[in-house]
Amino acid sequence: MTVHQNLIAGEWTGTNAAENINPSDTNEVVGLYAQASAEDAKAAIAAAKAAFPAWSRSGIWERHVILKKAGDEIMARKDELGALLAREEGKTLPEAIGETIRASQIFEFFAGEALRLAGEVVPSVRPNIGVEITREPLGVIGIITPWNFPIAIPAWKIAPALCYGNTVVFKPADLVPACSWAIADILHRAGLPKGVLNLVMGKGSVVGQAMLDSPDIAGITFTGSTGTGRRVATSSIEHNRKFQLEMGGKNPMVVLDDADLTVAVEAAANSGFFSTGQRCTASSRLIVTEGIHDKFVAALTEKLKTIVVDNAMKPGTHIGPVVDARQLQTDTDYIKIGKEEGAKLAFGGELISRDTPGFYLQPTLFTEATNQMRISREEIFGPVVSVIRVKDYEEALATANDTPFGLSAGIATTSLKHATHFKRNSEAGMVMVNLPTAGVDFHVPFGGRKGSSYGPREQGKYAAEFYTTVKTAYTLA
Ligand code: UN1
Repeated sequence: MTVHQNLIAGEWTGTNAAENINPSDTNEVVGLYAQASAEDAKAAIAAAKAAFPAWSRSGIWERHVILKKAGDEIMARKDELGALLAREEGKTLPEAIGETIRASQIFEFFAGEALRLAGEVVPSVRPNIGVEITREPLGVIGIITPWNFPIAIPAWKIAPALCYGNTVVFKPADLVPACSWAIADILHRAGLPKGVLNLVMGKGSVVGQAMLDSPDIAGITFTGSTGTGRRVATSSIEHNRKFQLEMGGKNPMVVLDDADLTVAVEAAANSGFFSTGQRCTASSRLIVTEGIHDKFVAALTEKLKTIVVDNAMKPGTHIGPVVDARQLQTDTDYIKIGKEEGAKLAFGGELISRDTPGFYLQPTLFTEATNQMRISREEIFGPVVSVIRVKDYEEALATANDTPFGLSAGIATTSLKHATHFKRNSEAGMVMVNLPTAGVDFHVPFGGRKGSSYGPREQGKYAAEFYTTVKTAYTLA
């Protein structure tokens, strides 16, 4: 097997490789991917630093053309890249193709944004003086991405970084290097100058740490666990470096007595269990009012019976495997904790075997959970959901907001009054009415509050807040 190498200063390099294993079939090696050393990471940072002056002054048409070419190629190869994604991460092929399309759309969006860079010209409060307000790129951006969206999250960090004139050192999650390698290859062939995007695959403890320790990285954008996010924050403060963190959630979905039952069940099943529940936007707390509780639990349980868990590549699979043995252990540990805490296991909870060896777990539903249980407070990141019974809307809202996180929140209701009140009073960055809490658009801001996120929003035109710094220039006329 050929080794997919790191891209440093425009050269493919590295022979020390690790296997990328398919979680739907652990006998299958998806590919071999180079493991960067701390020295490689330093070389990548130096290359990005050297490339910055020229790229930061590059023409907006050049940036547009490169980003557009990348978007076009990803779209043209959506089936092939989607299959690669499904094989390395384990989400189903249709979900993986959908994510690949999203990555293409993100590149297309920022190709357009490159042509719309603008500033403001305002009068000074002093006579005969003009003031210009412009946005300038930050410098070298460190990008650290998680394993659960192997192509969309790299796209939504790389595309704006390049669009606004930054250079990049990119470290994808070591579990899923294949889609990231494909993005680097596509951008390299699209004509990105040497050193503007550097790919350094490997361990967080080695590559990520070298990035955190570098005084030459002007900003780090990170999506992943709370623990690593804190380390990014602490090191960034030491270096006076800008940082942006997206660290997950314990997203509530409120279901009120007046909800359309079909809408509520579809939204809960989708955002709780699809993508194997491995989304920071997953609804893992279903907060249900008394009048509809039993009907809702019965209908959701019926729905779960019809969900097919199997190899991500197999037609008809609704949920693929858990990503690896470690995450599976976390999921089963939490299932045990839920039982010990006194929640009732209403569905699932068991490992399952399929034709191919993989990390298959039944979708798991707990009922009679309280909001104080660990299964309701801690992010599990698997297909494990708790139902919490509440008296009325007021208690539902208070319960929804009683969490250390604040990424996404949903409500299923036919009441305009409650929908409006919830949109206004939910302490989350994103609110969904009669929709799943997961599955967001690519052209509007993404991000949360409290323990979920730190720093400016990602995506859409709001991405400029992180990837640029503002300059105010005064001129005597
Ligand atoms: C989505 O729900 O469409 O890591 C996106 C995550 C998020 C992305 C969710 N940053 O799950």
